[in-house]
Amino acid sequence: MRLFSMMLIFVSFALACPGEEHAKSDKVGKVDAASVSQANGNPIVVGGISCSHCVEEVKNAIKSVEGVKDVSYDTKENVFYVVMKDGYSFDEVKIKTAIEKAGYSYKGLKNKN
Ligand SMILES: [Cu+2]
Repeated sequence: MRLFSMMLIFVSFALACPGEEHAKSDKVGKVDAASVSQANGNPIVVGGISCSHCVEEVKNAIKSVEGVKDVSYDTKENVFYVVMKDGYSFDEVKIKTAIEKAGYSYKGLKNKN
């Protein structure tokens, strides 16, 4: 009987493990990230931009990538914001390749802090 109650305690611990809570918070995190990138776009830094002509070339290169809905450029921050169409996720490798093909260098995602 003692063994049985100990097993019950063990099982209830197993059921209350943080796994479920983790899964929940993970879901919330994903939703948040998606809504943020939907609203603002993925901020990327590109090297070799020296004039508005460069900006247009990089914009067109990024727009040629499948799933890209819109690209905007922040002159002050020197950052491109890539907005994806619904159902598409931001593909860093494809974006990088397109930028490099256009003759510019991809410096990576900018951390929003
Ligand atoms: Cu230029």
